[in-house]
Amino acid sequence: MTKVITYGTYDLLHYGHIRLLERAKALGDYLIVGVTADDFDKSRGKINVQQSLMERIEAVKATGIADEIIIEEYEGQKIDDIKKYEVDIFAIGDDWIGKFDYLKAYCQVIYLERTKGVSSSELRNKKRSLRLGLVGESDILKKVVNESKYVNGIQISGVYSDDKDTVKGLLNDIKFYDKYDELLNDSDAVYIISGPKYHYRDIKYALDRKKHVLCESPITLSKCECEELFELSKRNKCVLMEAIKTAYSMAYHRMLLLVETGIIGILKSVEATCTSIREIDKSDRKKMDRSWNSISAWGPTALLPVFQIFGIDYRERKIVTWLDDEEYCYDSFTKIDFCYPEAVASIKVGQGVKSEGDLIISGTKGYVYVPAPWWKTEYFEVRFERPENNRRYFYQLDGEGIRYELVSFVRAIESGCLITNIDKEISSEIASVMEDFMNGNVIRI
Ligand code: C2G
Repeated sequence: MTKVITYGTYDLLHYGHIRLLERAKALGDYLIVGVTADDFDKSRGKINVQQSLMERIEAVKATGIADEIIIEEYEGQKIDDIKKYEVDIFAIGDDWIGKFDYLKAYCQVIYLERTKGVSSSELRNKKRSLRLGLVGESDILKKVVNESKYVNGIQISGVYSDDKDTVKGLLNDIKFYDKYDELLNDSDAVYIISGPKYHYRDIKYALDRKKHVLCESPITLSKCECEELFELSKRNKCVLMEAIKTAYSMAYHRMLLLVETGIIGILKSVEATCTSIREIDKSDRKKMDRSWNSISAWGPTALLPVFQIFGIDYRERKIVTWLDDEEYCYDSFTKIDFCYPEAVASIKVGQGVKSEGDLIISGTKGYVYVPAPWWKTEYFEVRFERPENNRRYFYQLDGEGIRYELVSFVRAIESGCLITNIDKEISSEIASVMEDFMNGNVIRI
């Protein structure tokens, strides 16, 4: 009996897949089909897969062509499978030509001609088409434009900013709109990164016109404004999502799940530090008006693990800050301490002070250490009293998490499901910290 094996994601199973499976089967008597697991696809950069593993397996099963279906979970598994199932022929589409020649040491390798004119990416693009407008003038816009290329179905419609000169220099190949209204007319959704002070205005304007919004955190500088905008988004059936890319990083997400299992015992402390030295020209008052002070630039990211781990019902909060431009509330360094009924937390943020940007979560049995820069981490350790019990975890992160954030945003819009990786209550609490800071409820150093 000649055994043939082939592998694929088989997302939105189409004619090209079926033809490949038929030809692979015709090469022998028994066909094994390896369907890729979600995590394996993510690790090889396939982030747009729309169907779950079970749906994809069911679709392959329904063709009736496969004699056996297995799941492909790790790099190098093909060698294991070929040996284990005593495979004679490995077959795959010729888009992979040369890539699997290393398997010739184990079996025959055959590249079959790929069917032209059909692909999962195209089908996904057809299914979804989202015109995304950009608002603001930060250099992060450039990253968003680049990262959007990895997300099927997103087209950048253009950019609007109060600071035309800065943004034109930054994004010279993107259409600039002189009026926000006109950009909104040509967009289904907007990504906002205007000065934090203008978020409320810019979000409200977009939501009023029934456009979905992804806004760089903080959503607003006041709790009630934040809640009002979430209400408005609900009324207008729009997605309002806070952009903190860390929340969409696999390592961070898995780390949160792991601490919830009790692996380090009862959680007692979270310490998060985020700093980056930035030259700010304080004499340019117009720029200062739109500037991101340290608490708004870094605060939401540093607050995220505190609120996601301990919640928002703390007893006390103390903000200590080095404020070096009073008019625009510009802090070069800020430290916030939280006292919970049974735990403590503290964050340090700064654009004028440098420190080790790590994250430490302490429990009664051990602690989690996420090395700097923890907010775009791929790696963390769980450490115990006895070092031989320590465990290390690695999860690949591409594009600092922005592409995953965009995929989540598009999925939320498509599914009409307003659940994102950051709860509304946490967004409001972040806004409340910002509000206290702006109102001067701080200790100054
Ligand atoms: N295919 C094809 N014609 C198309 C599209 C796909 O012949 N128009 C083939 C591919 O070449 C592949 C199979 O169908 O052999 C499955 O394609 P995908 O679902 O896109 O999976 P892929 O990313 O190619 O996964 O490690 C290798 C992978 O598991 C193969």
